[in-house]
Amino acid sequence: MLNKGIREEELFAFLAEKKSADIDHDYILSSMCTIPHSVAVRAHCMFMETNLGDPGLFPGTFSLEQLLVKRLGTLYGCPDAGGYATSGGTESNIQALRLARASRSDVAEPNVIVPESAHFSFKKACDMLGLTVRPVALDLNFRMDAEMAAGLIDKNTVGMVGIAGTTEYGMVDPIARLAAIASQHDLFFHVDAAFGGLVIPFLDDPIPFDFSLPGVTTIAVDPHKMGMSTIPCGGLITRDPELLNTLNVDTPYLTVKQAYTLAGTRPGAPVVGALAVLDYLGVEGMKAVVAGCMKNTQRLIAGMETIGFARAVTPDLNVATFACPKVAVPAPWRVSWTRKNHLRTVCMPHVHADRVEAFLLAMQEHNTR
Ligand code: 0PR
Repeated sequence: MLNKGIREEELFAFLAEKKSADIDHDYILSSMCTIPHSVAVRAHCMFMETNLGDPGLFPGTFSLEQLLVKRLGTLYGCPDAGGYATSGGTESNIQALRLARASRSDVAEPNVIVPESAHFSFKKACDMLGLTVRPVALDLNFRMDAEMAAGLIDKNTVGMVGIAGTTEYGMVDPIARLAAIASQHDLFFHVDAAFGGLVIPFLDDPIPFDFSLPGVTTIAVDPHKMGMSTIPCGGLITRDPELLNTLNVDTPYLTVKQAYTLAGTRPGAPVVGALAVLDYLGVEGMKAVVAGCMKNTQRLIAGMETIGFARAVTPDLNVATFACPKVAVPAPWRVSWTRKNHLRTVCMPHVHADRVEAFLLAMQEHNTR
């Protein structure tokens, strides 16, 4: 601590200097987050002090969280779904596996079926919950092999995970087939749509992944990714509106007597921000955003292939990956690299068409000198 506080102007000059060291979004192709929509920022500022961890003090804010769950449940074919706003995909996935574990509390040595493409949050979840992972190999298009998944189910299996929009390649697993397998085995089936949950419904040709498939139990979706909310806002949506109550613990001195959330204190601001974006844009507005991202993805793939860097796969969503050496990417561009060493880019809403052209030009110049 400073013994004596410093002047506000001096303080903010210091903060601004530090902020200027952050990477300019114009050069960020590696992120699944984006610049928040202006209505999310406005709503966020309006609800800055709200705490959903004690909803009885903020009934108005809490009703907006419920409205967000309603909007998402309806989008996913289940208007009466339950759920709540999490801090992001990691918390949603941990909570989903807690629910899966609780659904089979009789099993002494529980395992879960998880594709090799799964986000590392599942490692954290399985570690915390004492679950053994049964990894499922991917097919040639980096989608989970559903028949192999079916073959891995045994009497100790408490749940299965499918990914609707993989982190590394933007692929959607065969969710319809997996849901049918889950139904057959009466198995808890969680769909991680942290990324794809606000892309797939707005595609020209939506891929089935949601509660319209009877076997889907829970869905993770992150407004702080393609939903353009402020950070942090994730969502865990449950087909059964009562399901989350199985995680309830007593909270004797709060305005509510029980809670199922993982976090205690929870910000209302980004949650209202998330709702604000969805209501402001509506389905039509979201379709326009997604169409732009998909168009930019296709242009990026075509442009990279013209330069000589082949796509790793044709993605289902707005993630473009390439066979390309690390030295081929010039500064200050920020891309990422998959576990299979493919160059990975995500055409988020802040990656406008002119930035795709600027990246392609930089790649062209850097690699023809
Ligand atoms: N599930 C999927 C399919 C994800 O892609 C991610 C995160 C998660 C779960 C976990 O979500 P949270 O990070 O919200 O808990 N995917 C990105 C990734 O790990 C997150 C990210 C975003 C990373 C922006 C970097 C970055 O700059 O790549």
